[in-house]
Amino acid sequence: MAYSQQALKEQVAKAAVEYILPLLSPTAVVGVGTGSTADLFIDELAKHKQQFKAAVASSERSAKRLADHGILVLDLNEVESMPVYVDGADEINAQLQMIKGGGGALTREKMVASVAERFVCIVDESKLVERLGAFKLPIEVLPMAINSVSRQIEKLGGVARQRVGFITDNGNPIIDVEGFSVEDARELESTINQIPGVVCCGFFALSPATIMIIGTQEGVKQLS
Ligand code: ABF
Repeated sequence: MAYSQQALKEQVAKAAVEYILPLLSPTAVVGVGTGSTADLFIDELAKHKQQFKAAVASSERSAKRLADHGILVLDLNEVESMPVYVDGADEINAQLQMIKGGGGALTREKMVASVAERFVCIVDESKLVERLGAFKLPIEVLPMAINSVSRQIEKLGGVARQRVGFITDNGNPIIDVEGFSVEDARELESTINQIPGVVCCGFFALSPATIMIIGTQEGVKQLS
């Protein structure tokens, strides 16, 4: 029997909670990502909300879902360290480098992940790729730099389009870039980060996940 994508997401959400339980304590704060798989993780995590202190969310969407479960949501500024950050991805490769931001939360995701000791990426098998780049790379930019960043991106071989009608939780637009042939995601992430007006790009290559929990038709696997 083939598992649906939804079933695979539910399986990895449960597996992620099992994986992090030993890391929890009455003082532990859990970093929580954004997206449909992260939503399922939140719902599963809530069953264990007595076993940790609070969460830090990577989006207003996740913050609301956590609060609706009665989980204390802290601002990132109130936290100096977290044992774990759990989040989905749009693409992930064997080096655990990712493209994230399809849901538009990439900047807060990268900030919250940077404060956690471990990044647990939860994906269904459709997200595992040989080479990053089939998914359009989201880049959060300051409003006045949409065109200047887009021109720089085109010099790098990408084609940039503003995500119509979308503003991030930080109040900025996003441009989605296709056409990159990603030889070295770390180098491209670093180059894009330095373009004036870029707030954050969706490559998580300079800081990849620590472990991937992936749902497959052959069962849930852990890759690190
Ligand atoms: C989040 O997970 C976002 O970066 C990304 O867009 C989203 C995609 O995952 P899902 O398929 O679970 O919604 O981290």
